[in-house]
Amino acid sequence: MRITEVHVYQKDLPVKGKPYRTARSGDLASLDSTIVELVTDSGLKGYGETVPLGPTYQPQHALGARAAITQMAPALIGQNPLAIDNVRTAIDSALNGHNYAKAAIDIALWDLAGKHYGARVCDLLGGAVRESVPSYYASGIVAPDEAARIAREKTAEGYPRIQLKVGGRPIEEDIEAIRKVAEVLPRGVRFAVDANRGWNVRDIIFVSNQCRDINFIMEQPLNTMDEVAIARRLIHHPIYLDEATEDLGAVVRAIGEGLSDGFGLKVTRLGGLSVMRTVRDLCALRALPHTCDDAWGGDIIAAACVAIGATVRPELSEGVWLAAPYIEQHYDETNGIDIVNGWIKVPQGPGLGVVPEPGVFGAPVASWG
Ligand code: 0XW
Ligand code: MG
Repeated sequence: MRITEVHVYQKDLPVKGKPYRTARSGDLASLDSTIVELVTDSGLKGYGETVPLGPTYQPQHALGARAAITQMAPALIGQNPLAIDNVRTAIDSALNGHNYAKAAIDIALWDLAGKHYGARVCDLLGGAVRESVPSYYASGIVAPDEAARIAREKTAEGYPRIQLKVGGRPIEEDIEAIRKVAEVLPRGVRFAVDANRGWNVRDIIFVSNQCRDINFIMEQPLNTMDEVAIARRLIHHPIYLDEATEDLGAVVRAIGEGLSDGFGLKVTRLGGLSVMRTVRDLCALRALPHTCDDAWGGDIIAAACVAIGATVRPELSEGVWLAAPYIEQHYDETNGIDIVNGWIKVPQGPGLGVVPEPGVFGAPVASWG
């Protein structure tokens, strides 16, 4: 089988309800999705997607994703899509870095492999260990009482984990929000406080002392791993790394140096499902819990996160976050990925298990082959 065509699409994903906000992204009313379609000489089509959380959240942006794919696309024509690592070598020879763009190609390759072999991507990645995966709900940065209302509502719906966004405001307000959310969480619901790098060492020592009686993990509280290495000896709460794990090497450093008690992982930041599988196995080696998420995305990204999330041992799974609650429209109206009572059914179809409706992305913004 050979790749004969590459098509790139752009799709705006307006945020349902109020803008989504994190400490480093600002308020986002719409996200800009890049979709990759790989067509083969056997007539199969594989899809991948990448959706940076705006241009400031991480060193990624939508225009950069499409420019990066433009740089790599000619190297894809003629490749055997089943030889996923060889294709990765070919695109690495065409462009250095840009994991978040290469991830869209990697996801499309796994989708093609599943369709070719008649297997689900989760089963190609080692096998689903269960047919439903837990999700978790992330509040944006909202007032303490609103955060508590959301936590009460979402745990009542069945979400087994709540992530409270903090940072970018007086630390006292963050502490008030942590306390008010903790007061309403039912026993057994896991609690993550995610500053998205918005705190400093003084802040997390203060928060950890003031909230010593509350069980939660601090997710990416500080900007760098070096700051985490200093602070983690001075606080009482576990730390999960997220944004600082820019690539596989950073994950290896974090695990090797004992800098993290778990991870918030994003498929596209790491470079796709191939790398996520390796990270999953490294985490299992050290019994480090982690999520299988992405920054944002429609059904294609959602299916990719669920595919790898389904293969994570339950005792290490911190859930699969999806942007689906914030997105009006599915790409695949029949098999689009939804969260029901806080859990997500693993798709049954071959490949990613979702097939975009014809024309749902409009005309390609670029094509090769
Ligand atoms: C909650 N997420 C997985 C989605 C948003 O992109 C932020 C991210 C996180 O945990 O940082
Ligand atoms: Mg996070």
